[in-house]
Amino acid sequence: MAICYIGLGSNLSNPQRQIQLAVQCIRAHTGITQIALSALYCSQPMGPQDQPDYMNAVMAINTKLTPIELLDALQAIERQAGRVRKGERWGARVLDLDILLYDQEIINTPRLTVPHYGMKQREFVLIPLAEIAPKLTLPCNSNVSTLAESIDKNALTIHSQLS
Ligand code: ROI
Repeated sequence: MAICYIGLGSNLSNPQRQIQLAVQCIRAHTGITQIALSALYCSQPMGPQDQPDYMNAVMAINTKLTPIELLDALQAIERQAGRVRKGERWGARVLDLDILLYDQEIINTPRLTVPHYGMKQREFVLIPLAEIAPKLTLPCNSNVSTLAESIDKNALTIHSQLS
């Protein structure tokens, strides 16, 4: 069993509903058990500014899936939400499910980079992550709460609690 952290993000087609539905789909997977779920946060877009604000959350899970099996499961949920992968980098999306951490593993393959390459620069990842796992350290030995306290909040706010 691995402990993993998943970042959830959406800024299209009722983002709050997209995140809540994704949480239910992840919980429904037989190979995954939820350990913890952050609040739902409202965040300013990182990247192009001509797109709606985002909703973000982070979930901690226990899983018997391998990293690639977990990636396949998350991408199937993204597709079910209607996500079409276009060429555009950093554009608006219906649903984004990122593997942030898979135990303390470091994975660098064409399909998967873990820890997530941008997580230490993203307040909408670090702050919800520190909410549910304040004592967590990354494979690089950084403590999540320390990173979250030193990052620019960038107008990040708690929107509501997820159920
Ligand atoms: N910006 C925010 N605030 N939240 C996201 O989840 C998010 N995801 C992305 C990019 C386009 C980088 N910007 C984001 O993929």
